Amino acid sequence: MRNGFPELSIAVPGTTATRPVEVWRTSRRVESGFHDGLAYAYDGRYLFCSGRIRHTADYAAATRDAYVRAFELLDRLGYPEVARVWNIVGGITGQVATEGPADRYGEFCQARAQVFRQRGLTVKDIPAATGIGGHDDHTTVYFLATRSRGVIRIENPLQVPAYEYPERYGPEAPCFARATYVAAETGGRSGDLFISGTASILGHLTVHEGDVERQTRTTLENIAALVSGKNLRSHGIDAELTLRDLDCVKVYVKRPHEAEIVRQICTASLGSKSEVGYVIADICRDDLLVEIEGFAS
Ligand code: 3EB
Repeated sequence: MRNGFPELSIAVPGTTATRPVEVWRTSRRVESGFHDGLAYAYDGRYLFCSGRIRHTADYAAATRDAYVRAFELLDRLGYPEVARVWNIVGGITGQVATEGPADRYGEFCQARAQVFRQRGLTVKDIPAATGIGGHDDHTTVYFLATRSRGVIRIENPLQVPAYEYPERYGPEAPCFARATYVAAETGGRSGDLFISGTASILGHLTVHEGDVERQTRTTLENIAALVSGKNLRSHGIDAELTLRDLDCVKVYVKRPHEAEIVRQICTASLGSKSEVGYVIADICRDDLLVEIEGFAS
């Protein structure tokens, strides 16, 4: 907590000497605090909340516990809808010795799915998310929940819903929507669109293995299809966006020496006024070299 605002540092380095900083701002009055190991701040529309999960022997239990505590906090403060989650999982593709899932990400997915099921969340209620590797030995989770009852989950016509991935990617499919839309409180104004971490996946298959340029283009095409008027209208949202409308874009690049080519491709597609941050991180599948998330309002 710094000056009454939750602050966390994450082991996801930038691609330049400057340390990247992500800041969620609001023009409303903010209240903040700690509860049960979680730091939070809320503004009447959104609740920000963050917590850390240690990689103890029973990682799955620790993950379930953190998610359960978070949901308790949302209920207590009255922000029941989780719109957007970031999961930074240290050593995400590392093998784990326990029986069950083979890697850390598989364990994480299983624990998350169990808590979501327990809470009665169906595929119509799951948040947009990012799942990415961190360079340290814990998992950091932070998210935005809302009081708005107008949250719409959006899927991508080019991709199998993540929650329907076949079992070969892990015993429990990842529980997240490709995007969420939070309607504005006053009609007429546009709402907020949170775009999940998106990768070079078509259907459920990784495409362009080993080729970062083509993976970056496919990822951008996936996002373009997701935010297209055709797709948004099919989800009941009267909006039409292109890559140039995105802001708060975060680009996760696996191999540092490929950051520059990824940056060139993204710069050509994104709006010239959009804020774009580049960081180095492992992606949950070994064959993915890039993942991109964004926001629009
Ligand atoms: C994918 O599309 C890439 O497990 O929370 C992206 C966003 C990915 C979120 C998560 C994983 C997650 O499957 C990986």
